[in-house]
Amino acid sequence: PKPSEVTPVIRMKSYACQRRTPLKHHNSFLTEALEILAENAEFSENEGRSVAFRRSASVLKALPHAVRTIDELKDLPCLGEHSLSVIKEILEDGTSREVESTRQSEQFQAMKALTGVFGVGVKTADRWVREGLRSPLDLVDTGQKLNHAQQAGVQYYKDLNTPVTRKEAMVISVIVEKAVKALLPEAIITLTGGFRRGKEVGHDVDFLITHPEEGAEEKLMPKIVNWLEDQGLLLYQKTTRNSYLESKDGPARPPSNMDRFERCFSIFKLEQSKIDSNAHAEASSWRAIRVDLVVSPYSQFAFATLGWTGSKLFERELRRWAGQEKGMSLSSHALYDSKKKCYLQASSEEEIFTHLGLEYIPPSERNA
Ligand code: DCP
Ligand code: MG
Repeated sequence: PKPSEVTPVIRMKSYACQRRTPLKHHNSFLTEALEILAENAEFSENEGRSVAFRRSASVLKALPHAVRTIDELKDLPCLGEHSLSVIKEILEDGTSREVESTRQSEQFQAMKALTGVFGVGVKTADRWVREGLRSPLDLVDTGQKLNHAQQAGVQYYKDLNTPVTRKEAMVISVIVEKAVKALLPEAIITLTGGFRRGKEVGHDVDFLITHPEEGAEEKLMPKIVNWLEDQGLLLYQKTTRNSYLESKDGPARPPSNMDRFERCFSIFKLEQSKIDSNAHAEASSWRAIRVDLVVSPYSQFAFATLGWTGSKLFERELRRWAGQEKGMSLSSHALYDSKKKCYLQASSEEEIFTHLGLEYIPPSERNA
């Protein structure tokens, strides 16, 4: 065949943290389908299955072109039999029966609606679904006992399920900067999460805060929270204290990958002045936005930045790479070398990639 007819051989590394994954890619029609199956597997707490679908989707996100035939995929890593059959069906018929029936199932839709309530996890949602509940309104109607987070979750359900725009994230950034600088002028505030990776919308706004003088960041969070509360900017907040030093979980790996920084889960009240088209006047309105604040000591800042930038799959793959390929243990606090029996220090994300023997991947290409 002429060179143009030969499918180019694409060599793809098997860990997502070895690859560059841009935000915009060529295979959304396939990845969105695979991610429905991944989400459904999460709803039934089948983590292995969920990760398998997420890894498949992630491989397709890293491809430089749209997939046209199933043959193009034969040398790619991470594509299991199930994912391949779903992809094949979509390439041939335009849709996958399994994906469509999942999407339309009452179970899936109810789990999606209920886990969409802030403060509700899969276990709670599943119990409610088995009791016949389907939506946040059902929770109110049947008088379910809700904790404070869930009450806020129901109250601000619509706002919290309206994507946060980059513009809104920037307005929140200015507020958080102002609060933190008023309390500790030399503090450093970084926007992390999806917005650091270049996303245009997100489900929340994530910040990491530190101070160049180790220890100066201690007790900062309650002060930030008080400042914000005094200004009437918080609709809800729950602060969990730093528990890293007390943890008995061994070197770098707290259970369930949850880190142990001082962290504040909050809901901001964001004022929006809107032009009221009827009155031709400015009407004041506001909306609720989820904001996560994390405070890290300076010595852990590089690890915290890397750990909070995501994506979730990218983070998961970094930890898997560290453990399986390097005999190291990575968390948002530290990197431990199990062979040398020592912690590896780092003051930048680049240094952590170097310790791990990985090429540096910038945040905008961590959209695995
Ligand atoms: N994170 C993680 N594992 C978790 C929770 C968080 O690795 N269990 C890290 C990776 C995430 C980052 O923290 O990218 C922020 O978490 P979010 O849930 O806010 O995820 P994103 O900001 O990436 O996406 P979204 O746009 O939904 O907020
Ligand atoms: Mg986020």
